[in-house]
Amino acid sequence: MAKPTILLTGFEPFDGAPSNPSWALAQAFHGHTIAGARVQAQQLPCAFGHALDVVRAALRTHQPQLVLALGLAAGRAEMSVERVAINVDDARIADNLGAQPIDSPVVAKGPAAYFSTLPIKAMVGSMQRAGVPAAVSQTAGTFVCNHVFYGLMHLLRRKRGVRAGFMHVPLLLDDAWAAGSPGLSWETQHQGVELALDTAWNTAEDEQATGGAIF
Ligand code: PCA
Repeated sequence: MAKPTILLTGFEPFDGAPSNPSWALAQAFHGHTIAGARVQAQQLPCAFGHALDVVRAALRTHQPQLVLALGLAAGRAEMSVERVAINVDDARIADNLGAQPIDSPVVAKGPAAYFSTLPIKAMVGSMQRAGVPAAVSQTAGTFVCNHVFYGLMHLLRRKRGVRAGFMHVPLLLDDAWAAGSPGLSWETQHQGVELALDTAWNTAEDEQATGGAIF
């Protein structure tokens, strides 16, 4: 029997940056086996609409049992496991094709939000126990990452047994120093993604652990 598939996506660079660690990370796991599943990496364009076309095609082609979408959140200091995707596109900067939607829905008449169906607390816990800075994040923003997260959950809304979610990653150290922002090393981020995938695959029921925020 063929191995089950994990779809791991990352984004092309955006906002004039030369690289995007989210794609470098996804690519690094391509073809690897994690918890008995084969990782299929897919790069996404940083463009509203187009990114979801690629997600839709990848879901059809690879029929994954689990999907983890990765994106860069410059300014964040830890691996950020996203809790919720909202039905809003509100772009502070233009995407890579020049689009800059303001207050448009990702999906017309779609629900206000979708929750991640991954065990977010368990994923954060396994990273923290290994010394990888990690936290639950209560917002994936309103740019292309939230757009992909929402669209992904919408595409999978009737697919029983397929779990999916989103994790933002910080800048890599060199870029972080240059930008005066927090960052994490490649090794730490790589370990974080591996733990997140392994835990997501192996955890049926999420842990009861605090991951909330006051603001
Ligand atoms: N981060 C952006 C889009 C692509 C990426 O890697 C975001 O957080 O929306």
